[in-house]
Amino acid sequence: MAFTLPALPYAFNALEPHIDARTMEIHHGKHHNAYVTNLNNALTGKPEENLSIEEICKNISKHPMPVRNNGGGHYNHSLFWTIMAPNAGGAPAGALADAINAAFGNVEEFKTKFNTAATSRFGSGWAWLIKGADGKLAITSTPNQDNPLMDIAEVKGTPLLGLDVWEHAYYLHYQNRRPDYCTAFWNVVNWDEVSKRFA
Ligand code: MN3
Repeated sequence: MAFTLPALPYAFNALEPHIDARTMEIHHGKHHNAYVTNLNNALTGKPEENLSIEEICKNISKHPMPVRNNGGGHYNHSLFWTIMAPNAGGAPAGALADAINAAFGNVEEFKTKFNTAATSRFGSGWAWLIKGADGKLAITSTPNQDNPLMDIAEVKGTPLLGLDVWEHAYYLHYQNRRPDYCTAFWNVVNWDEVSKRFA
């Protein structure tokens, strides 16, 4: 099997009260696990099975739909777990803070624009902070399990920060209140990890 479910880097309840333990348990152990299983099933025995998940995403138009959905799901969730942490939140620092200020004015403006992308994504998808080919930061969103690495993405770039706005990410605790979940997300953002991805 080419791909494996990465271990969650903290306990299921570590992000409470912002993201509840039951949601984390199901999200990681059931949803992400299913993307990994289905991705492996779609690739087993094919020449593509030795490619990295990044390589698969970058040429996703050459792959069938199950690889796009489950490969995206695996990449996106693997990133998502690492850009959150307990006792996190706060503000970005250093070069990342400078780049956010240059692109969006200030951190509060950035958060407002990001949350608009997250709350206005109709149905299931993701909101992203990306670094474009020109080195500049941008906010975008993608449907389903697509991501900005994919050659089919409307706005392409390297994902630095992603927020899952599928209902499975928040419904147990927030029900229909996606905006509350998007606001609470900032309390668990691991800015050190986002900075590493930026650098
Ligand atoms: Mn999800």
